Amino acid sequence: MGCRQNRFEESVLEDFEAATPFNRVEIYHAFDRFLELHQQYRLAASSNPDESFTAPGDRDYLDADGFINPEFSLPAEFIATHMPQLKENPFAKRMLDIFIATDSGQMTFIEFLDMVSTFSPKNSREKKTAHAFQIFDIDQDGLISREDMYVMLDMITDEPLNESVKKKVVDEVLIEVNKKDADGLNTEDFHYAISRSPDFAR
Ligand SMILES: [Ca+2]
Repeated sequence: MGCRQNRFEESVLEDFEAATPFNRVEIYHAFDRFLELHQQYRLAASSNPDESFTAPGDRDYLDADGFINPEFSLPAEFIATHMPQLKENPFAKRMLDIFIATDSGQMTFIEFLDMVSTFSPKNSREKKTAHAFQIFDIDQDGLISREDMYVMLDMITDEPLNESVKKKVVDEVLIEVNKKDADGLNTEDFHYAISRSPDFAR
C-alpha cells in the first residue's frame, strides 16, 4: 500500500495527467506550492482576532484515508496576494476568478493546478492566449470592448486616469491592431495583437 501521507490517490493522479500537460513530478511540485500557501495562510489565520474564526489545521488537506484531498481549498484572495508569481500582477484576482467554478471565494487544488498548468511553458501558446482573452473580456461577452479596456486600465494604474487619457490609450491599442474604428477586439484581433508581442505567454 505504501505511505499514503502526502500522496494523491492513483486515480486522481491519472485524472490530473489526462487533464493537464503536467507529469507527476510537476503535479507534486504544484501541490508543494499550494501547500506552502496553505502554511502561510495558517500562520496568518492563527493571529485572527475574531474569536469565532477557526484557523485551519496543518493536516486539513488530507482526507479520512490519509490521501491528499484534491478539493482542499484556500481563499482566492490569499492566493492572489501571496503567490510570488501573482502578487505583483494587477490581473491576479481576475485570473483566479476565471479558474474558480463556484462563488465561494475559495480556490481548490484542482482549480489551482488547472491555472498553473495553463500558464506553464508546457502549455500551448493558443491555450494561453485563449485564457488571457477570457481574463481581459471583463463582461465575458466575447469581445474585449473599449469598456473592458477602461476597466483594465483602472486595474493597472494606482490613480484613476481621466477619461480622455483612457480613450487615447485605447485608441492607440486599436490603431496598433488595425482596428481604429472598432468597438473592441474579438478573439481573432486579440490573437493578432498577441502574435506581435513575442514576450507574451512564453
Ligand atoms: Ca467584453
